[in-house]
Amino acid sequence: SSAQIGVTGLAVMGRNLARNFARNGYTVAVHNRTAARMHALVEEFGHEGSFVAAETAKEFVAALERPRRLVIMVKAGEPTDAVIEEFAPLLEPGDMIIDGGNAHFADTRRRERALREQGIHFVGTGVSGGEEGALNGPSIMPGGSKESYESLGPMLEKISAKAADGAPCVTHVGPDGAGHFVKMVHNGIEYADMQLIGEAYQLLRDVAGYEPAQIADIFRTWNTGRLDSYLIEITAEVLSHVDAATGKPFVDVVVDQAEQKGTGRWTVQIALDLGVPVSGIAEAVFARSLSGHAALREASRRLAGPTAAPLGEAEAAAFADRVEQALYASKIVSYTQGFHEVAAGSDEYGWDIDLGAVSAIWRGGCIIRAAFLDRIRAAYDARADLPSLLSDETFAREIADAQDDWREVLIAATRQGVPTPGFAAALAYYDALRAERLPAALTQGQRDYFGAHTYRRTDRDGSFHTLWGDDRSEVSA
Ligand code: NBP
Repeated sequence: SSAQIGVTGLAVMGRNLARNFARNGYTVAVHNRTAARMHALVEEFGHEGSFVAAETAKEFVAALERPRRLVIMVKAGEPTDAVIEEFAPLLEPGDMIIDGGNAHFADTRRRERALREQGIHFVGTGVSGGEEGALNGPSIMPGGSKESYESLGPMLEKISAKAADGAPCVTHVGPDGAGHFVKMVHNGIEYADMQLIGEAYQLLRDVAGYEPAQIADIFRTWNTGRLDSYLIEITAEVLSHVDAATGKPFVDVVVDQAEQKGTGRWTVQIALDLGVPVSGIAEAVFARSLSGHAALREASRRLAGPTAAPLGEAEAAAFADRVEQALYASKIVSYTQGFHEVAAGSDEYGWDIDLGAVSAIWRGGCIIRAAFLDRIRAAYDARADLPSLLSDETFAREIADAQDDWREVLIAATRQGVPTPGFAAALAYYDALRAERLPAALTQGQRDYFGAHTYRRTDRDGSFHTLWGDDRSEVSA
């Protein structure tokens, strides 16, 4: 028993995570249901560090020093339960099972509870950064007990990404499902970011008349400013890529139907349950869904559109600057909504999540890494109970500066018939929060009229009902 950590499940993610631990000087026990994958790893990468090859579950467990630290990196869902069932009986109190897959946080809560009875620490852990991140440093979002983090934290800090200031991109997010919850919202924000970037691209193309290669240059320029981020950087790469077979822009030969694996959808489903308005993330999920309805789109191609002419060349550059403002303002709103959901989940489940720490560990390694996250962290560090990112003075001022352009972009999009559900949802959210009065008062009146659902008054405490079918006098409810 010489291995400080073990990894079972050696597909792309598990294999790279195991190599990352080994490259950082840890002895790593490796195991996979199909042993061939494990042997292939040791053969190909054994020289990178110290691996212990384990053919069976028993050998794997026996190879680990105590308390055992066992990372599961298998397909989320039933495979995760199957692996837990296989290993849990072989473990002892104090041992740790770290699930690095994309589990639903409710599954993580269930597993944590069951294993806690056995004295085993179950550490549901979000891992972001894809294959490359797993190997060279992911952003890591572990949940589970404080005690488990004392043992695991230093190892995770070693293999994690480092932010520009050198800080490791890992923190103990909170108990049981907190880590997987935060990973879920991370992915929801990722969906929203990608949708907003997609809308910016389409506006630059269809309204301003730029070609993909020119748009790539615009994104490259944006990436040197406040939008500096991994997603903007790779957008420029994808847009400048030319298809070898046809010589056309790559983006023009790819089928325009977006797929998804489910974490964005979960973010919206849970937000609905928690009553958190994540309208931008929801629009991003719906936009992917709409794109995939090929028959519906085909049947709708001849629907009438506007007749407005695109912009002339002279106006294009100014319009591109406006799109940058709209994109930035909408991005602030997406993150505002995402952090609201994290705060609501934290309240609901008693996780006590530090939002500043979450934004700090998203600064490196993960898909939504961005210079911008440093400023979100600063906002939460200045005031941990910030009701919303929009109530931070800096962000509020930036949106104030951007809003005229933001509105102009949406006017142009509407006039030209370019769908911009992300930009529009973000602006509607902003305007709704700003509003002195909302038509919710009318909604309450309607509900009271047809269903005697009662309403509250602006001038007195209590609940009231109007006798609509009678003399319309008001009674206390
Ligand atoms: P996959 O999600 O493709 O899973 C393949 C692994 O699961 C193989 O090791 C396979 O073993 C094992 N497995 C399966 Br399937 N059923 C099993 C069972 N019943 N018992 C034991 N093992 C079983 O691998 P991945 O793409 O490396 O992702 C691993 C996890 O990391 C997933 O939960 C994923 O959502 C998450 N994740 C992925 C990314 C990414 O960018 N790909 C990023 C972040 C998180 P076998 O070799 O014997 O078939």
